[in-house]
Amino acid sequence: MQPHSRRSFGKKLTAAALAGGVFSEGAVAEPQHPKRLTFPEGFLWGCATASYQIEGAVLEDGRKPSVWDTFSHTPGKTHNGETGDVADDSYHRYKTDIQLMKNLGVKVYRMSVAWPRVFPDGTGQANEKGINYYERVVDELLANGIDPYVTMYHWDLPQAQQDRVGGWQSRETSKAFADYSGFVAKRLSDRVHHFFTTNELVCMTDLAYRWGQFAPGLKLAAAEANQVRHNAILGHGMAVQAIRASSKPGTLVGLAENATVYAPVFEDDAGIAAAQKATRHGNAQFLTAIMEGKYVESYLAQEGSAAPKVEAGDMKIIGSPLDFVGLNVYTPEYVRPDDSPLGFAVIPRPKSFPHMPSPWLFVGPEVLYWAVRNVSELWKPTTLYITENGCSSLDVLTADGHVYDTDRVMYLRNHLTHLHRAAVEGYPIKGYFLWSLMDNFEWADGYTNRFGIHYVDFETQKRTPKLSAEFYRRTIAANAVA
Ligand code: GBH
Repeated sequence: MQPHSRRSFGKKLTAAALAGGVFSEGAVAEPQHPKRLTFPEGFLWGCATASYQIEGAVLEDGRKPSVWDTFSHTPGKTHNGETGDVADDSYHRYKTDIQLMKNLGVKVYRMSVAWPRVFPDGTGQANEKGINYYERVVDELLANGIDPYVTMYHWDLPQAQQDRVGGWQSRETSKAFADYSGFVAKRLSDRVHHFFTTNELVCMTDLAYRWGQFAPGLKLAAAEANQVRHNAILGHGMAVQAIRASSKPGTLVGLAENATVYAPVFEDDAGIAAAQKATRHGNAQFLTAIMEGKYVESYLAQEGSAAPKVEAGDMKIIGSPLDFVGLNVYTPEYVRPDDSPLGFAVIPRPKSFPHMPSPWLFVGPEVLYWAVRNVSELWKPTTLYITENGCSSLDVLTADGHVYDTDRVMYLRNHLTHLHRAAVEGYPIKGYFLWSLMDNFEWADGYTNRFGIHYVDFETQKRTPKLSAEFYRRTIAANAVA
């Protein structure tokens, strides 16, 4: 019998009483916890967003449609026909959004530039008003002590580019992407020191051109889809070179890639080796090709006559050295060693494996450790960032005006615990960008799956910090898992 626990059980905390302490404003003295999981000094804590998911203002200041405008306005393509027409209206409210970050204490912000604002027709004449918007955002970030990390392509391809040459079906788009990226780097690199080329190659290629779930919603055959993949990594490599050629010295460039992460089901030497083999083969069409400047044999053999057609010089461009690798990390595959030619087997996921409300978002927090370790050991990048990690939750704004997302706090705490392991083991992980700063347009899921640590009322555009925002604020203040 524990009288103590009985007493606290009997006294029911009201949400309001809880909120008083939990959401208190201003500086909170951080208690010293000798056993806390402390990150290396200077570890960079940040948040991430993407242009089409937050900006709205789709017709403003000379912007023309992207493939996502067209797709989301096509009946049946997104949940309830929802679109990014307004989204978080961040185009007009970016100053408010930057204050949200300042209150968290984040040092870095990963944002993307909308290609159709800067080159509304994909190529040709740049739109001054479009690039000016990003100059204003960057200046406001810097004035608030937040370092912008800029993604060139988070899926909003100008519709004109899709119409003219078939988008990523053509190498013309790889070239156009490099020109656009060079232009943005030229204009921003006096203030922005880190650029990412592409976000999530599998989403901008396979999901968009092979499986039809994402804009432009095509269902091409294997050979054509593999050519889309090739054009995308070629576009990445060309953009790396264009950014370097047109930016200030000291500008650093990489990509933000959701490589498939393989975790050994048992952590012994054979299991770890199997995870590395799986990482190399399972990402052959994207990250492996980029890190090695070649397509591994197992990929070419697997694709056979559908393998991509490669022109002289392509692989060298694709393998352009990077200053850092960004990893968007959500969910693991579990592997074990076996006697097959590839040397590993992916273990099928049991039906009961837990997931967040997004049905694909299986919870395996060690994914962060293995993402960092596998990539580090295979390719020895000098710097890694987690460019996205976070989760959806069925958030409810309570009558007292708060969101008690303890499931997201649980998710974050466990993932950061495994990231901490990678950091203290000496892998070159330098920063973490939480997805996402605030609820936003979740692509084909529309506004159903909320990923923010700030709740957004999409009617009023009011932002409310969730419990997870307070968790993150404390984590950042302590530089330790809170
Ligand atoms: C990231 O994608 C994106 O970069 C970001 O824009 C997005 O908001 C965030 O994650 C949260 O989703 O419908 O079963 O085929 C994460 C990787 C790949 C996850 C595509 C969803 C579709 C699953 N995404 N996937 S399914």
